[in-house]
Amino acid sequence: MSLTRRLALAAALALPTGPALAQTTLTVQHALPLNSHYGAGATAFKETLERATNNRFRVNIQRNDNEREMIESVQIGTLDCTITSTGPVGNFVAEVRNLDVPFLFRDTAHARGVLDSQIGQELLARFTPRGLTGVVWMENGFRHLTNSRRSVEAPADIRGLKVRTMENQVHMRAFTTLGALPTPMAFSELVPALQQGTVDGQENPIPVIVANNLNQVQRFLTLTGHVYSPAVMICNPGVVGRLNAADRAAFMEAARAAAAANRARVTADENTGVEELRRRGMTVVTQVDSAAFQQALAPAFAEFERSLDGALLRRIREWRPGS
Ligand code: EAX
Repeated sequence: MSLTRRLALAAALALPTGPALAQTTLTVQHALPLNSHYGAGATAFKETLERATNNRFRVNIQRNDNEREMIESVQIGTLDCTITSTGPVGNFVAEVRNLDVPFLFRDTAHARGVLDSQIGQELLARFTPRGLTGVVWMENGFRHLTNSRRSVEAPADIRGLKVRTMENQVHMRAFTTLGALPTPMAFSELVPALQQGTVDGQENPIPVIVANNLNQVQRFLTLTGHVYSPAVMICNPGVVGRLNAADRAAFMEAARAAAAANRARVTADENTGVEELRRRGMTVVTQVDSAAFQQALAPAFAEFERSLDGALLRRIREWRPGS
């Protein structure tokens, strides 16, 4: 149909004339229930982007509890975006492994500050050469140990425990150093492995333990806080590359809203989750000698200084607000 006839028709129907009609649906996958800190982030992303673009962009949220597979799908372009922990990310973007070093971050404010700083931006830029777009840092939380065998109160209590870890070499090295037997597996395999006794324990943030009812397959919780678990929104470069300036601004506004909603939910879950897990029958050890765990990990720390980026680790440790 000619432009003139289209203009006449559009005027008659009061419809916009350009390609603005086109609606784009983006699929965002993550590993947790919708009622979770990832679900809160994904929902904020959806609501903000749809509102900011008058529904020219729609967001479809799906659950897929295999984070490595989601990242691969984003890389090959069969999935638009994923919200994932950094668990398997180091296998795609090696520099991110530096964030997975145990006891690297003093507390949540330190972690969020570093990820929102120049350091965080530099690390997001390392996704691009790997055919991925690192959009925004989000949060999983500080990880704690659970198991079904015994109450863990000191590093020696971990010896001999079969512990599921994420597909993460840094975490596996740390647990081996503590004398545990780490078994890497995707989140999708965790509950059956705990039920069948393939592994005795696992480690995750309180929000994940609560959202997935891991109290049903684990008896003991120790608040080790042994490592901060960042999360990140990763998208296919084509998805972001196709956006015009206005849509890219809306997209980034939505990504920031996702990170804010996600972090707020982690804080809320961490404030109520331990009591909730106690109420559900778990035996909880809250007083943990963190220095003893750090001392026991000294050989691993020495190796990380050599095998990872020692200068970056120092920069992260020395980071202060305003620095
Ligand atoms: O990102 O695999 C894990 O233990 C992660 O913490 C979980 O998938 C959420």
